[in-house]
Amino acid sequence: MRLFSSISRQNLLINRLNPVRILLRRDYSAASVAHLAPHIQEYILEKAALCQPDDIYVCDGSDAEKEKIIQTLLKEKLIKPIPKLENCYLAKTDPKDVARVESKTVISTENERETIPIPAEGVEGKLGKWMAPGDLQAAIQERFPGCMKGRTMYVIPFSMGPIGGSISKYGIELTDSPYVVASMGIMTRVNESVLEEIGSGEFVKCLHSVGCPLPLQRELTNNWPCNPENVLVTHIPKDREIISFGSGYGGNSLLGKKCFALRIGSTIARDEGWLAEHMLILGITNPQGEKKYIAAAFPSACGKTNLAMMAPTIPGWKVECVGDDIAWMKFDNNGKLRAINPENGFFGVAPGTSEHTNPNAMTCMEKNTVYTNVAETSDGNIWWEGIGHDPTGDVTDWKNQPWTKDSGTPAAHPNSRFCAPAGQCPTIDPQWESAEGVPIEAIVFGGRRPEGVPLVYEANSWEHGVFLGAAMRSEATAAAEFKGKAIMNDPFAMRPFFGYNFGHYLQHWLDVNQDGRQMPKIFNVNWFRKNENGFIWPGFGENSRVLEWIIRRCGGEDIAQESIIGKIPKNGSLNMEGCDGVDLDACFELSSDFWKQEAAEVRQYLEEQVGEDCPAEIYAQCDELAKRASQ
Ligand code: GTP
Ligand code: SPV
Ligand code: MN
Repeated sequence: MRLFSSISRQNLLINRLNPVRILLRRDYSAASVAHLAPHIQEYILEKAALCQPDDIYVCDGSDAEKEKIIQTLLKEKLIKPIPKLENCYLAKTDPKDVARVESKTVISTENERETIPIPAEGVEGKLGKWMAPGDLQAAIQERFPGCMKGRTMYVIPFSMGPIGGSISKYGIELTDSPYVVASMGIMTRVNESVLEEIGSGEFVKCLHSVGCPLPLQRELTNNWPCNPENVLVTHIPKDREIISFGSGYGGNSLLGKKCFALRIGSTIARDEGWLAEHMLILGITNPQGEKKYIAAAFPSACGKTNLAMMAPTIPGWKVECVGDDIAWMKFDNNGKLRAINPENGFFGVAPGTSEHTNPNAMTCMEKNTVYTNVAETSDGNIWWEGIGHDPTGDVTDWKNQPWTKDSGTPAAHPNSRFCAPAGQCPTIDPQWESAEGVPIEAIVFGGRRPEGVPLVYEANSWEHGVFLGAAMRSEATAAAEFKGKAIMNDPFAMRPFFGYNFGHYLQHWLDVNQDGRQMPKIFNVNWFRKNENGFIWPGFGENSRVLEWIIRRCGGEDIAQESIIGKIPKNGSLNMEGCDGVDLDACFELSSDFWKQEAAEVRQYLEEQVGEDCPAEIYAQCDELAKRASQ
């Protein structure tokens, strides 16, 4: 441990940063950071010297503090109460700050190759953005000096995973956004005890600023401070550090989520031999009372929350939710893969969520929830497209405009979200906070594939399963800045979230397959196949039929048959009792032409994007698929 003397530290700061001396002196006592471990103090003071907030406030995570933050947000008109819902609030953002900004999200390492594969000549790399350390320092210096002037810097000590758990990790987020404090208080375990748990040990350093010092230099829209022209979300894996500027929204600002749990998380997982993945975790119990857990990776806004909380339609089966977005998975000493949900809440897509599609989510968000960018009704409630009923009064849309069905624009932003405590989910799994994690039997990949991809199939081997993850593609969604419905490659649903070179990530996935380990079976699902009338599979609760088949396969039942793409259900093996009118043939139709083309496109993608960093085994799997489809 590095020894720290407050006097020499202050002298250092005074010498380097003369103009903020007074401020720092005042903060030093006012913020009571003096009781913190030296390396924590050092981190906070260094960033305070840079950002020059008016004061520093160390969060303790208490209910009283939560109330205080809500009062601050109400006073600043950043949120308003939703009268019909207990302790629920609505925030509306600047329309320029509504989703993750992938084009402004970078990872900084000495060596570019560590972060991204080098694309083929003339091809734009799509597997992450790298920034040279020198450029990063310059970008920080352009943005951060004085960026918190007139504001409070909140110090948020948080745990990803249960405090004290063997798979859990700690972080400290410094932010000038009380909205972020309120949201992090739901999404992570914020507690002053985390500071003691960190002791003299490691924590992930997270710095966030909305980039709007006071007095304001630009007019705010909806009172939502942000700096859209200068957004930058950066990661420095070697220092386990995240620095984010200019956006207050979602994954750009709730730094425990994608920045820590996935980008920094995946680099830690690589170094320590485990997996940090964009996956839901659910438990499923059959009518005999036998329970198994599965993890599933779907790209953003492709159905993780829905599946995680699903209400099964098949009698006697029960599904319980461990997590809806992120899984940290480690093999235990018995060779079993165990997963935790490092989060403490759900940041779920609102539109499309209804009593029909996700009744458990609807109950979960009845109280203690922060809604962002949904519409409001004149009778004191909220509303969005696909909520399952007409609005119960006049509607004001997410941009604060009067709205009717003829307005021609959505009332709620397509990426509007609810932020609700996980413990409120009626189907939360009794083991969801288990420190050692739940045992994983199957891993499922999926995406929005309107054509060609069947409802479910099983990988022939672990290597084939890793290939299925590598070959994932999906229609673009509103969760990031993309427009339109193009089919995009989104390997492992991690394309925006890889913390290091995707080729090396693939090798890591191949390497975790070791003697003595019980490797989960791997499956691919597609709820989104369409014909001219729309989706051909009813989805939602009916997806339990597919889960049943998966679980029975994990139990070794002889209900699968070979096909060109892997193992598909034997005729009649998918339980369709009580579900009439589904054209199952269409759900499972396999076209060799489609799959020949798919194999060729995936091969081209891997060659152009990953090149020689892609393990030979993955190319071999792609060739095998092409060969099977050509026979
Ligand atoms: P992120 O939080 O962005 O990572 O997204 P997610 O993967 O959790 O997505 P979510 O469960 O919120 O799903 C978003 C959209 O998918 C909603 O519009 C849902 O209605 C739709 N959806 C989910 N499951 C199904 C399904 O089985 N069938 C169909 N047709 N749509 C579905
Ligand atoms: C996603 O985009 O996958 C999300 C939302 O879960 S955000 O937290 O903004 O990343
Ligand atoms: Mn997500």
